[in-house]
Parts: sequence; C-alpha cells; structure tokens
Amino acid sequence: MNQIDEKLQPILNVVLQRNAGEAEFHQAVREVLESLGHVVAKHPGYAEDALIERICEPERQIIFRVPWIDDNGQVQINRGFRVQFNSALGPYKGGIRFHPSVNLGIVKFLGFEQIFKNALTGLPIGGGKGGSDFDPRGRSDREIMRFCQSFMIELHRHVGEYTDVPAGDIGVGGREIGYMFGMYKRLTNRYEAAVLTGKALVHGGSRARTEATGYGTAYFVQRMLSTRSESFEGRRVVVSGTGNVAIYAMEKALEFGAKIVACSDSNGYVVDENGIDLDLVKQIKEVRRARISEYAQLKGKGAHYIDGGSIWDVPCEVALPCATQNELSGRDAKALIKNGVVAVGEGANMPSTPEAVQAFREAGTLFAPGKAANAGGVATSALEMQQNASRDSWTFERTEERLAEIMDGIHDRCARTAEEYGAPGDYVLGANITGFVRVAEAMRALGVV
Ligand code: NDP
Ligand code: 2IT
Repeated sequence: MNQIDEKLQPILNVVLQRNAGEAEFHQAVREVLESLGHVVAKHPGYAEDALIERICEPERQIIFRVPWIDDNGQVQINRGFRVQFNSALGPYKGGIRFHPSVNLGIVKFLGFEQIFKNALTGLPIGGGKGGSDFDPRGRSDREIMRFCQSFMIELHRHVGEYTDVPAGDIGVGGREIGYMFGMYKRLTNRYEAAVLTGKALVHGGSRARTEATGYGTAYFVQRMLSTRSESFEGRRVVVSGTGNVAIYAMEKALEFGAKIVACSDSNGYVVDENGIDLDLVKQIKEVRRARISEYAQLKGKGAHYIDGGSIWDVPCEVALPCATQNELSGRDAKALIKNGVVAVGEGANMPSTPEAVQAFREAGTLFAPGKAANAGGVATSALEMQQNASRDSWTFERTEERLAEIMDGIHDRCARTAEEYGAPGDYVLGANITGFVRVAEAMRALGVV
C-alpha cells in the first residue's frame, strides 16, 4: 500500500472510525487520500477549512424500508439507500444498484467515487448513489415492477430534476428506470423527465445512453494505448461481466478491431478462441436474461465454459474488468502481467483491488481507473438532462461524438495532471487529483456549507 501524507492520515483515521466496518468505503477514500498528498504539499490551501474532511462526509444519507408483495402473496422487506454525497458542482447524480450485496458501505464507496468521476466529465453534476439489497435474479417482471414502485414511493421525496437525479447500475436498466419513472410521475403529477436518466427514448431518454459506459471505456483505452503508439487493432481482449457495461465495451472494442476471447457472469466464464459472438451474448443476456454458460452449449466447437475460476487466467493484451468491485485481485494482476497484458481499463467501479493496482503500477502496465474510464455513462446521463431541459432529442451520431470528445478530454486532463505532478502515465493519480481540484474549487467558493 502507498503512504498517506502525514497531514492526511488523521483524516483517514476519522473516516475509518466514523464509518466502522465499511471496507469498500475505506478502500475508496484511502486511494484518493494517497493521491492528495501531492496536492496539499503544492497547494496547502486545499487542506484548510476541513475541506477534505467535508468531501469525505456525505451531505445526506437516507435509509428506508421497501415492503413489497411477491407473486406468492408473501410480503417481502428490503432495505433502500440513497447517499447524497456532494452537490458542489450540481444536483446529486449517480446510479441505483439492486444486488443482494448492497449495504451502506457499498453505496458510500460508489457515491464517493462518483463525486470525482462526475467532476472529471467537466459537466455540472454532483455525486450520489443509491440502491437496495433486493435480488432481481429469478424475479418475475411483475415482481420487479412492484419492487421498483415501492422503492420510488419513498425515494420520490428525496429526488428531483434540481435535487438528485438517479440512473441505472448493477441490476437496474431501462426496464427498472421505466417503472420508477412511472411511479414518480404518478406521485408528483409532473412529467419531470430529467428526474431520472437512462429512460426509454419515448420518455425523453438519450440515444447512446445504453451504449455509453462501455463505449466510453473503449474510447478511453484506445486513447491511452495511442500514447504508446498502440491500439485495439488485432489485440486479444478479455472482458469480465456480460451486463450493460461489458456488452457495449465489447461492441466498441470489436469496432476498433479487437478480438474478444472471453467474457463472464457471476457463475463462470466462457472462452471462444474464434472470437466471442456478441450477437449471441446479447441474445442470452439482454433478451432471455439467462446464464452465460449457455453460450458454450449453443456455440459448440471452439468455445468452452469454466464454472467459477478466474477469467484473468485467460491470456490477453487488454483486460477490461466490467462486472463489480474487487473482482481482480493481486494474484489475478500477476497472472495478467505474466501473460503479457499491455493495458487494463476499468469499466466497473473499483474492480481492481489495491494489490492489483500496485502490481500494474510496478509492471508499467497502462492502467485506466474506473472513475476516469467509465465516466462515459454518467456523462451521457448529463447529456440526457441537457436534452430534457431543452426538450430536444439528438441523433445517435451527435451524442456519440460528444461522448468521444468527453472521453478524450478526460484522458488528456488526467495524463496532463499526472505529468504535472511528476508521475507521467499514472492515471490513478491524474484522475484523483483532477477530479478533486474541480470539486475543491467549487466547494471553497461556496463557503463552509
Ligand atoms: P449489469 O447488472 O448490467 O451487469 C453486471 C454484470 O456483472 C453481470 O454480468 C453480472 O453477472 C456481473 N456481476 C455482478 N455482480 C457480480 C459479482 N458480485 N460477482 C461477479 N459478477 C458479478 O450492471 P452494469 O453493467 O451496469 O454494471 C457493471 C459495473 O459497471 C458495476 O461496477 C457498475 O457500478 C459499473 N458502472 C455502470 C455504469 C452504467 O451506466 N450502468 C456506469 C459506470 C459504471 P450476473 O448476471 O451473473 O449477476
Ligand atoms: O457508476 C456510474 O457512473 C453509473 N452507474 C451511472 C450513473 C449515472 O447517473 O448515469
């Protein structure tokens, strides 16, 4: 683990004590504070007025009961969360996650990352995150609808176009956003489209929002590769997950000439030496909501499925972790490095453990941290808000062009900051400092609030 500046260690100590047991939140804060030592040494003003302490403390944390009735008539109870972390740059903005592993610490780590990610986009959005420990797996469409409605019956009083604008994340896609928007509209009697992003086109959704996170990750990695005169062209690529982010990261990497050799879900992974057939993956995952193991059964020769195991054992030149936090360990990083990985781009939030990040750093692997590489999703959400505000709807091409520009801009700002701080090529440092400075400037100008 890296050293924390002596001025910042007491701040981390308070975070650890005040948020006992929230391991993922501690991990996210520690990584940012490790980067900030360089900033406070150069600009001591950023350490004044407890500015960093304030950034580490959410403005508001909401926890609520979500009762709903399953298809057997049984009453089920889940816990809902919304953490409104920082609104210095704009309304709170960030996704909602439905997964059994969701707890306050997970939502806080995601909300904390979101502050810096959103700042990096250069757009006027603060940071927040929400979710529930509801497990959508195996639930009928009606059960999903009833759950989303109950979730929104409480959430609606805390969100709004100028207050807090949720979107999707793990377990929450277009279907769930539709059900939540429907209940919000009914409860408020307002067609307030910009209260949620990731909506269907007919409700004011943006073209390219579905694709945006994955495409954005591929754009970022392509630009990062170009700094070493490399590209996706002809490269072997492994992508974890087969959800929203993974599928569209694969799609854009394929367009850039890559060969995808493996992808996964939470049960196991498939390897296809002929190149993953993305249409088949979409059919299995987006249409039938089934398991990725079916890919090997349907594909037959050349493809095989491995139950459990680590997808990072599959040799590749570019690795794109697009599933979940801490899915790529120090051991996995060493296996990737041994097999000749050139670049790693995080489509997911914090998928690499600190040990893995350290291993990539020491090996000189190009490494794009999630808060920079996956910012294309939330950036396009901000474009959706922009379209809603002007009652406009852009073409796919125009929206994707803006997304590509934004990703190149994030890449270049992170690279420049890393150089300025004497660590060329260190995108972790570059992203943390660039994001922090924008939020810190905005907070300072607002006074102590
Ligand atoms: P989806 O629900 O669409 O897909 C998630 C994928 O990851 C599925 O393949 C799922 O497998 C797998 N997965 C989820 N949890 C685990 C787990 N605990 N262990 C192993 N595999 C797991 O979610 P998204 O694609 O939207 O999100 C993926 C990641 O990207 C998350 O880290 C999210 O925070 C991040 N992200 C998402 C953005 C978005 O716009 N959607 C924007 C920026 C980041 P299974 O189907 O078996 O559950
Ligand atoms: O982690 C993320 O950036 C998201 N889940 C997307 C958030 C958003 O508001 O679009």
